[in-house]
Amino acid sequence: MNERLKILNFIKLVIEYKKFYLLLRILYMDHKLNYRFSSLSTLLFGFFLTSCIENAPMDSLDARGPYAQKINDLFWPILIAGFVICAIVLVLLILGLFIYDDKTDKEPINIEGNNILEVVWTAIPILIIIAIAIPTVKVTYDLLRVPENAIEIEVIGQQWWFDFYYENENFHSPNILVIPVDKPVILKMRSKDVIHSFWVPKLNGKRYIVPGVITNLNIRSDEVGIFWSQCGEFCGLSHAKMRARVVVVTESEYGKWLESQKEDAVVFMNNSTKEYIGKDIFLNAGCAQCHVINGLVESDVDLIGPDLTHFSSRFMFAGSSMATQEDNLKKWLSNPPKVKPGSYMPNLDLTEKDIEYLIAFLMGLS
Ligand code: HEC
Ligand SMILES: [Cu+2]
Repeated sequence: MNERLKILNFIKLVIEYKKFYLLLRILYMDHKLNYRFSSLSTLLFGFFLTSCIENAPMDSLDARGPYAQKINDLFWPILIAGFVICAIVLVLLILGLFIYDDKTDKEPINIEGNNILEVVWTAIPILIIIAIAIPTVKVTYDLLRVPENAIEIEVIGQQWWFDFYYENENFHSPNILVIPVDKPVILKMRSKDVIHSFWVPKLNGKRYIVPGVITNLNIRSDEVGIFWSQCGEFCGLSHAKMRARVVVVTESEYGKWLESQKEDAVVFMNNSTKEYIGKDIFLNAGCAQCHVINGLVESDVDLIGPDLTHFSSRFMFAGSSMATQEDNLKKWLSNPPKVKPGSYMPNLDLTEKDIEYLIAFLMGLS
């Protein structure tokens, strides 16, 4: 089909069909299928797609902690009640259409000004809304109440990665939030630039991170494991690559992890190793303007890039968009904005050799 014909066809379609069929026709235009078939196949395709969501890491209906569970316990009854009400209304509507169509010639009874009916159909929706509002308000407050002895961790949202700051121990863990199992955790969230939203679907609903304000979010997990998180508010070019992982570990592992993260970085002293050369490049290529490595390069001000002190101890980097592996690091260091559009880490025009040494150095920062 040539372009002109396509455009003519399109205009014809706009005039002929309602929005829904139009969309389907455009989708299937080149296949000369009739729209009944296309709507059916679209429906079937939709059903097939829904089968893909098993074990989805972002499935908010698969609660793994008390907060997410509370939301689900509210969601399902309301959804089911909604379906029931919708079904009743539809059945009445369809019955009405068939009983009083022009073939049967039946006249409906005139109910205009019937006080009882009008009171009833005003009262029922009000009662339904009150029935939904009471548990909703209760759950909203439950989700916000800060439990006693909650572990406090700061979440700093910025374009386009999350930083987690463990205030008591005074260290940063970019991209990876580690928490102990079965313990309440309260996240104190702030933004360095625009509005973001922190969301771990299996542990709680999402909450805004707003510049100039500190918002709280409770999370708690019933089981050890790794949970996915994603910025829930469009925040610019690499919003989709602004992710995080929540790693839930046993209490003893958590204690060990805190200890290991508090330590300074390994500072390679043997000047014949690749790591040592990499360290030299790091110190001379301007990396330290934006990155802190405790024990090597520190800063009094809050730098723009992630803390790299224990870089290779974290299994994801660059907003948890990539696994911490040499090939990914090579892509990253060659041209960060190519990997993450808009990234505030510029292309530093490093040579292949520089990158090789830098990778050795970075992978040594365990
Ligand atoms: C102008 C500031 C700036 C400079 C200079 C800079 N970086 Fe970055 N770097 C960043 C920012 C910002 C990020 C986070 C990007 C993101 O995830 O969107 C980052 C991320 C990284 C990461 C991934 C860290 C993680 O945990 O996600 C590594 C590794 C890294 N930089 C290494 C380097 C090296 C090596 C150099 C020097 C050759 C360097 N950076 C120079 C700003 C900078
Ligand atoms: Cu964001």
